[in-house]
Amino acid sequence: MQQTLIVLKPDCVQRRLVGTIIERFEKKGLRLAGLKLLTPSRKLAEDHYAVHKGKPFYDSLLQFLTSGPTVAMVWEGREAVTVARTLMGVTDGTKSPPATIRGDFALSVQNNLVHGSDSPENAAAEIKLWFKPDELVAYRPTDADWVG
Ligand code: D4T
Repeated sequence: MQQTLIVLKPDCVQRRLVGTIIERFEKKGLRLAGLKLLTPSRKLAEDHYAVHKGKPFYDSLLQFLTSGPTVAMVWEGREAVTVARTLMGVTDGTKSPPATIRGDFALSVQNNLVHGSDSPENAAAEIKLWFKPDELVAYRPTDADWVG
């Protein structure tokens, strides 16, 4: 079963959209395997966004991600990485279609509410950055046969 890291960014928490956005992932049928509220350290933010080091928006992005509480989650299910990215929409809120999270709630590029891993390989690496193994919970939901 595929896993993905989802982080509700500081704008999501500050705008009180945590419940609304978790509901999107939950209703789709993905299974919650880990969840915690934390303000990311500078080191965590640097490791998480290492691929963007040197880009013009890098410093601002790190400042944003470390500016307040975030909700880090692991969701799992069939094709969880792609399913989550589809629910999120595209990076720029102005270009993200309606019925996506960013399309419905974001105008910004940087303050786009949610992070989702972009490949199963990156998901595995990112989950290790954000969670200890014993913070993840394995279980079989009672509706698993219905959801698929
Ligand atoms: P994340 O990684 O946060 O899920 O976002 P995306 O996968 O949609 O987008 P990304 O990796 O290209 O960018 C990471 C993060 O940087 C912000 N950003 C991006 C920004 O502030 N200015 C920019 O020009 C770009 C391209 C938004 C998301």
